[in-house]
Amino acid sequence: MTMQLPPDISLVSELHAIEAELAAATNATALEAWRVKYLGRRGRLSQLTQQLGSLSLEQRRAFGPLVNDAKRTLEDLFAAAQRALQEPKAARESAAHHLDVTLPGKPVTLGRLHPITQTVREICAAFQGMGFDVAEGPEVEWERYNFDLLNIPRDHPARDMWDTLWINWTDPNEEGRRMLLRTHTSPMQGRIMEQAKPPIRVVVPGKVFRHEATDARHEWHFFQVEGLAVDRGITFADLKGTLYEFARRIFGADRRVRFRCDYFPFVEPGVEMAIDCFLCKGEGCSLCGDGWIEIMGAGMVHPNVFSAVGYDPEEYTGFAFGIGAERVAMLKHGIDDIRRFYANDLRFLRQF
Ligand code: FA5
Repeated sequence: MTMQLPPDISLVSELHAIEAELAAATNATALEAWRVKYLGRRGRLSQLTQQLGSLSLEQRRAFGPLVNDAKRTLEDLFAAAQRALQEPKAARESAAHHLDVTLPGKPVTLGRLHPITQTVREICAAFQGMGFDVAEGPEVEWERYNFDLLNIPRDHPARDMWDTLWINWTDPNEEGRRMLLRTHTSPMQGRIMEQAKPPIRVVVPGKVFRHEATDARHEWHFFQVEGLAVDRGITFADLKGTLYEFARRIFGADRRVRFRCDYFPFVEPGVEMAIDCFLCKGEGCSLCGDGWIEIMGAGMVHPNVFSAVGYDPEEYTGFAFGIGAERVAMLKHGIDDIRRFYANDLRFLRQF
């Protein structure tokens, strides 16, 4: 008897190819398409099962078990593929919700104060210990406080001492009232004396700006700490004694201090104070020039400044000083170039 194969029985012999097709279905949509094609209601297996009905009894006995085997195989393969697709997702989800409290935490990187902030605070603390208060003032300043009240009228050649960054704005209510980025902290002298009566002992930390070229000792923006003491009977000896004590507190007793005459229109007499260079120990080198690094200008408050703020220069005397904070930090820590402070190199900044 010749047995006629139902046309679609080839499915049984194609099982390897069908399995490979299933392996290539790597997402849910492809897997579902494979299921519809082979196991769906109108899929190839269902068509084959229907065709078995039209076969003779003998043929059904021969092919029935084959078709049943094929069906089981395809269903098992499909179930395995479905599990494989869901497992990574389940694993990912479980990992996401899993908290291992024994793992070490992420290290917290602590910030720190910039070395110049530290230095400014140390300078202020040294003077606070000698009875000075601390005050602060604006960085954008009127020309009147930066120059006029400090005995530096318009067109005075002394204005050239401070290369000024002007603000492009004038007060419409008062003609010619100009603004600038303060070139020093000295404008706070006028602001404080306008507001308060002697006795005054105050230091003023703050940022200042100058339109000048930078080098190892000069920045175009830097910090100063201004000092002002006004009372009856204050003398130059008080100025020297206060500044010697400041140097001793900041640099220690064995550093050398030098005072030399200097000119500032708002003091008379005027001096500059320098500390012996840490690099050459006062011998002279490319950083300091002559063995000394100037850290401040100072002097006795000029009578014209007192008159400008309404103080009687016959009654009151006083001294003032302006310290360069970066210069102090350079001397304290042995830094050979001021520009390092503002280069934002964390390897440098983390040392302080
Ligand atoms: C002044 O600015 C005066 N206002 C100081 C003063 C105040 C004198 C009160 C008398 C009475 P001078 O320009 O010299 O002066 O600056 C004072 C200090 O700031 C200097 O000694 C120096 O330590 C620092 N300094 C000046 N220019 C720079 C700069 N370009 N970069 C960094 N530090 C500077």
